[in-house]
Amino acid sequence: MRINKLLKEINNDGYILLSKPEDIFYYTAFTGEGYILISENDKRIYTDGRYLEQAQKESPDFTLFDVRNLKKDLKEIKQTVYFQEKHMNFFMYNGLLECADLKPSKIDFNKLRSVKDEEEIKLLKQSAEIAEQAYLETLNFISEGKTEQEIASYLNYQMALRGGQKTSFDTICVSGKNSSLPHGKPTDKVVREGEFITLDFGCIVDGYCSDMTRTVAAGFITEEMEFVFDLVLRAQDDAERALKAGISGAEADSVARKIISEVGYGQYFVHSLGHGVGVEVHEYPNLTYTNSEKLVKNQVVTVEPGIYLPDKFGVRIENTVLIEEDRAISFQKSDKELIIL
Ligand SMILES: [Mn+2]
Repeated sequence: MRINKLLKEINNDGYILLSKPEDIFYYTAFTGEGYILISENDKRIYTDGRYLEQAQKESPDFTLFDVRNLKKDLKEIKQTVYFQEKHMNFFMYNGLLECADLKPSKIDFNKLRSVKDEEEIKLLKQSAEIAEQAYLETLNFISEGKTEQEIASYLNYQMALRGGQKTSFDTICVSGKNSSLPHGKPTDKVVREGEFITLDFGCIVDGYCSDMTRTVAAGFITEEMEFVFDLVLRAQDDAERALKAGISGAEADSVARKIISEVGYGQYFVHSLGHGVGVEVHEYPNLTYTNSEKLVKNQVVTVEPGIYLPDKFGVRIENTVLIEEDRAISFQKSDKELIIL
């Protein structure tokens, strides 16, 4: 059981207080608001009336408590309470400090979630497939004269129709000059011929996120656009092919970065190659030059190089892949080649 692994991190000595929603979901399946207080023989959910019935259904192995009694109950616990130091605000911390022997847990929660089990992989595939089908449908909708907002809304609607319970993050749809903003917001700018349109999107299915990016063009492209697109595609393809258990985040990043830097575009690849995906859309491990830790089987990561030429255009292509012993398998099956609409 996941909780037993977690309690091992404190040698089963004391309590762990979970306050981060994604970790609460991961360890208890509870999707409402509240706190989790657990020790070897005591498993509690602190929540309020809005979530009581839901908590009973989602987390039958836990005992439910009124969140208003959290401080009072902590006073009665005579053991150390390890809290999530990266997810406790100052106000809450001060309030709890007087009630308990409070210590930062020092547990790397993100790392504990990074290797996925079969059920998680199934859900990650499902959410990737829903987002991808929605994207393919959206390709029929994109045309000259549509605004970025219209295209983003259409894509969101198509994901929802297919079972996406919400988006993994605010859908990015940027076109023309706006596409040089890696995380630009969709605006009321209309798409014109000769422009790139970058779509970066994903949805959540039963708690699990998807994340993919495609860059398409309207009407025609210039030679420079074609050159940059082909460069990003080659970097993405080669990096995806290089991924497998045993290579480090830094090595993965350098495969793509080398290809882009060799022809002088290194300075325009302004972010890392990728990140883990799970109950959070950005989680451990990062594929970046500072991460020398090796990838392991059943981690799920994105591969998303990009080139952004300020005031001109940008290109990003992203798949999310499952790390296996000797390869990586992409959850996305659709073409990465340039599509001109
Ligand atoms: Mn991403």
